Amino acid sequence: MLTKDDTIAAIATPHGVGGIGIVRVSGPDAEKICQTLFRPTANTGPLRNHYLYHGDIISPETGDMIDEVLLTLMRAPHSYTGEDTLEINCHGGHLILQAVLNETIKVGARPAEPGEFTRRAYLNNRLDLSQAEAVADLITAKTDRSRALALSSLKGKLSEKLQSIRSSLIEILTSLESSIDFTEEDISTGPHSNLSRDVEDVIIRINGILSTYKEGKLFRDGLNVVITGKPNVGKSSLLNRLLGERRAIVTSIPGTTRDFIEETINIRGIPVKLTDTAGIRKSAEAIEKEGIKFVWEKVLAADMVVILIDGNAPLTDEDIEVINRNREKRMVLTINKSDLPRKITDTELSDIIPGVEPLWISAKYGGGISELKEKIWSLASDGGEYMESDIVLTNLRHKISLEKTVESLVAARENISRESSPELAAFDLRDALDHLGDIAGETTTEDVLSGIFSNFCVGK
Ligand SMILES: Nc1nc2c(ncn2[C@@H]2O[C@H](COP(=O)(O)OP(=O)(O)OP(=O)(O)O)[C@@H](O)[C@H]2O)c(=O)[nH]1
Ligand SMILES: [Mg+2]
Repeated sequence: MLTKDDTIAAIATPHGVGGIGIVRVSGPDAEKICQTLFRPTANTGPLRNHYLYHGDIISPETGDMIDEVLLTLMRAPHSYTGEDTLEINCHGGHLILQAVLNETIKVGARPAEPGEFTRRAYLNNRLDLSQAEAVADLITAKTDRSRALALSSLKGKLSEKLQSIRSSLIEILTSLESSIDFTEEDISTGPHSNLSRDVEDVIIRINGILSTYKEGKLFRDGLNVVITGKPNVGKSSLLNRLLGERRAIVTSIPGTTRDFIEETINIRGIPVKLTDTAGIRKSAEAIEKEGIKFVWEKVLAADMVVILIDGNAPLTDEDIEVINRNREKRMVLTINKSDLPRKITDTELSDIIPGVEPLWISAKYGGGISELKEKIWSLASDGGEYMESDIVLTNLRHKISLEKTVESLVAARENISRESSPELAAFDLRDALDHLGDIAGETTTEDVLSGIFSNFCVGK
């Protein structure tokens, strides 16, 4: 197990070349490491907290200058980790950063594990666990909307709401516990007769948060959309059009695409991963056949399929096979090449697939593309009916903990209304509090913590 008695160091900026790069040091020896390595340009005496100093990093071993830097010392507890922290702004080359990092390690720091700075922030109560998780979500956010949601969690919006639920539960538990010494008559006539309703109120509040998960997951993890259809209908053209660049090869020869091609676009804040696939046909040769196997795998894993049909040619068995194999999927039935004379009618399509309204587009010239995006968005968001609430649950771990909280509360409510012994309901309520506490990391086990922080990058 990692302790926080030692001092950790890491390069906090991405690998590669940049204007600056930052080496971060945190722990009890940070100030001593600073005194050993840093020579300020102006001889200023002891460094002030949170001031930026210009100077050089000098190797104490050889006396060589390693880099000219700007350095900040942030003394505990006013730093990200809550410990003494050094941030050394170096010139942004990997060798320079590595050399500065090596010096910090030679004089007593040890290389940080992934996420260890944030883990320390959590251990020092600078962040609760859900906020620490929001840090990772913020860094990896794929669209502005997911970034905003992560930031709101990081700023403690979710934690505040959970904290208020927790207070309500503690109040209920206290009333219940105070009733344990009373007789049953006292309970049914006294102030505790409302307890069942109070528990119900909390259940409703939690269910309100739970109902945002679908939206949260959509914005955080995005949507997986597969474009499928027989050869030559314009799947690759559509991918290129949606992407706004020539990513996939387009030719008039059927069977052009063999491998699948994946790219992500942003549709109203939802990161949508598009997959262009090989055209489905029976007479495919060996390489193409392999590609077609992928299609069915991709379709199986897709959240939604865009079925593409050539509107300038009569429907074929291949089109119908593609439709048939996707009947259970959320689908957008799309007819391409609307710029050419139509050889398919809408009624013909509605005979094959009743109730699904086909959308005519031209992948080549851009007709109907914004309607297609709108349709994908509307299907993904159940008609766009999501509330614009500021708290949106994005994390599966949080969702599971809240569901367990509700389970325990339902049991508590039943025990209260059955007027069984109050100890039973108190037991359920304590269970509920434990599950709720899991989200903020109050009752979280070491395994879960390690799992969470190991997904972070080193230096964060
Ligand atoms: N007129 C017209 N031609 C199009 C349109 N979309 C695609 N095409 C043409 O149709 C042909 C096939 O396009 P692709 O995008 O390669 O079709 P595909 O479905 O990816 O084909 P495979 O990879 O072979 O399965 C090309 O000649 C495109 O220029 C369109 O909207 N209108
Ligand atoms: Mg193609």
